[in-house]
Amino acid sequence: MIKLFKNLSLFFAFVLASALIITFNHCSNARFTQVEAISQSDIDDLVEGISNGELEVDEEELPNCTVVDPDVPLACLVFKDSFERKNIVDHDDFHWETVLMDNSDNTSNVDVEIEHKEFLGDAAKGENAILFRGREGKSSDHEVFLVSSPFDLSGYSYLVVQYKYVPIGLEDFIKLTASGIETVEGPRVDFCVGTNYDCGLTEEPGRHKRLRDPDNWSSYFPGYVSGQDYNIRAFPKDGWIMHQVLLSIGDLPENRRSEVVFKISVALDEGFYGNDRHRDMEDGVILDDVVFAAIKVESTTQ
Ligand SMILES: [Ca+2]
Ligand SMILES: [Ca+2]
Ligand SMILES: [Ca+2]
Ligand SMILES: [Ca+2]
Repeated sequence: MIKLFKNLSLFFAFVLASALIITFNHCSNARFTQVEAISQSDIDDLVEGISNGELEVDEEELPNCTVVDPDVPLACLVFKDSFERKNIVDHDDFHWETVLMDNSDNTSNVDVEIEHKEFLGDAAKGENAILFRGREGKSSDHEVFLVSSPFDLSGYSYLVVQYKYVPIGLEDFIKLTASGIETVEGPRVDFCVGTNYDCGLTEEPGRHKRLRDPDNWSSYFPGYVSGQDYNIRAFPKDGWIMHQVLLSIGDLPENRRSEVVFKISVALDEGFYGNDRHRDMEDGVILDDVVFAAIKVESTTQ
């Protein structure tokens, strides 16, 4: 457990502050057991600690959720992705179901690609990251969705989605061409809270509307970061920002707990100047080091 979070001193400060009683079973497979007592205020503090970015989930130290004993209370890794390959959706890989434009097109010209650090600037991890881009000009203000596969996480208490991103010249709000919806330019995490049909996870006509329906997707934006005006190939190593979402499984409707689907959505109105990938960018998001983890907490207080 100690190694599951990178910022150890902050972690202990947080644990003491929240009076959370945790016992560790520090065996070689990095399982741990917890919790003797947890109250709603402890949970609130936990949520706050993660939302403040004080606890970074260290995916290298987490056991995989598919190989640990489900009866042992634990934190485990559902998947991690550092995009060290050519295609985002690799069909030998079960993590991502698809990549879609907000018109629901996934066949060509999808505006996100894996790029090498020589093109992007330093990746958060490894040699590659993904670059989301918009397109120059009117009538092309859109979103791109990286949609996860479904995961059965009904036995867990909390889910954590964590990623790192570099904002490139993002503005406060943009108006999406297809839907007319006003949204914050940049990345966010959306969890499906409807049926597969309602969330646009199936391919019936009108899918693009359901993919963007706020009644069927719960959205979690990173805190707004103003004044950051990095550009592609020209950002500092500490320009990478961590965004974490910690979600109580109880916040998902029952039908979704055994079929958890989230998407990383990025809204952008512009992209490369002149739509020329060798020039600078008006707007973009570089993203890397995705971690999807689950936490199981046993409560003795009712
Ligand atoms: Ca990477
Ligand atoms: Ca545009
Ligand atoms: Ca801009
Ligand atoms: Ca913009």
